[in-house]
Amino acid sequence: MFNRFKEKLAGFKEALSTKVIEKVGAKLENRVPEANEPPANKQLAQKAEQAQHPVLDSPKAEVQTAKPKNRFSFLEKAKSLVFEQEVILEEHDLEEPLWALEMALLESDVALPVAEEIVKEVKSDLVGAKKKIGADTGRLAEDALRNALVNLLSRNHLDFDEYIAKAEKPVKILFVGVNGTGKTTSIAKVARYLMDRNYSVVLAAGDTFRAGAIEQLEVHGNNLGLKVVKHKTGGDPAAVIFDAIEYAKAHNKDVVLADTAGRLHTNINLMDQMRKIVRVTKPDLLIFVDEAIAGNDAVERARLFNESVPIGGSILTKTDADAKGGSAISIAYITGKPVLFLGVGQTYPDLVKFEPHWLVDRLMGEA
Ligand SMILES: Nc1nc2c(ncn2[C@@H]2O[C@H](COP(=O)(O)OP(=O)(O)O)[C@@H](O)[C@H]2O)c(=O)[nH]1
Ligand SMILES: [Mg+2]
Repeated sequence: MFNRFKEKLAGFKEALSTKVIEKVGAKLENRVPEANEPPANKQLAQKAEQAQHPVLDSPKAEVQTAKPKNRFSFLEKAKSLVFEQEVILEEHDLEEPLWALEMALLESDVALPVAEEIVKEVKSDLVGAKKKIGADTGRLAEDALRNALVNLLSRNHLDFDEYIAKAEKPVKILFVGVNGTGKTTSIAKVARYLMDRNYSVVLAAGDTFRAGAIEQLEVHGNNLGLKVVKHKTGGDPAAVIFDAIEYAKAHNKDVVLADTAGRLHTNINLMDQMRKIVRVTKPDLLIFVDEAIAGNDAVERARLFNESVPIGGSILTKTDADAKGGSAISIAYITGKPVLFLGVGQTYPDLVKFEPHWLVDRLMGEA
């Protein structure tokens, strides 16, 4: 998952590693020797020798190389000595690595303002602080980026389970988004998710626009054993959803999941209709659904939907397809609302509750 994101990050890690190795190497070379220490450059060479031949750990071991022969061999030696060293990175050291990071983020579908924010955080984490270098210089880059991403994704985190548990019943949830992104499928998945947690669910066939949409939701209703409240195709979606809410109240159901027709953010009439649905049915939670593979298009749609109606959270579908991963980060940032779930396939259990660490682990290639 997200292999392309990992590939793109390699440039950032490499650029930072090279800088760190250069800096530590320079530090070792220029350090003022303490009493009883061989001169710093000799020490560097000696340590490098020892690293290569650890058995020859004799104080009499002859130090041959006073000065590294060339930059390459110097770097190679410094590389073996950076472990357990400390380094303070300055702003100019980070220009190249941060440029590589920004490019990697942009190429992974992270929107520009979000990429800039991440770069800013990574920079403030790295600049000026004394950093201890472990066995792997790439870790420094990873840790800084991991912290920045987790912070960004945790800002508006909402625990869906907690939210449902505390909300007044029936909880009314409306799903909106453009066509074909997975709204109806996600409704069925969320229904199953809630049923697994012992909530009773009613489905509202609010997509009265597209031929076959009501039947599609009914198939899911039948599979899951759920009541589907419907009107005829061409009917008023607000009225169907309103009826479903009345049904839920009369039958003590916990949650109403309401489908709506896909609409383009550019279609004024359909966006007006969506506002009307929201006005009439007063949902507790409006979920914007889009697909991770749509990249920056999905981010732009999220922004425009959110300007039109108050989005409470998002579901990003098709992350199992060749998604770059950046759109999840961007949508959370742009809407200022959490990503609630990720769709990871076409069957009911293919829904992962969004957890910042879960995504970041996968983006960084550690899971
Ligand atoms: N691979 C994959 N396909 C999905 C996912 N979610 C939905 N789909 C597929 O996307 C297509 C459109 O889904 P649908 O729910 O009808 O979209 P809607 O028009 O927004 O209601 C269907 O073929 C779904 O099976 C997902 O997470 N992964
Ligand atoms: Mg649909």
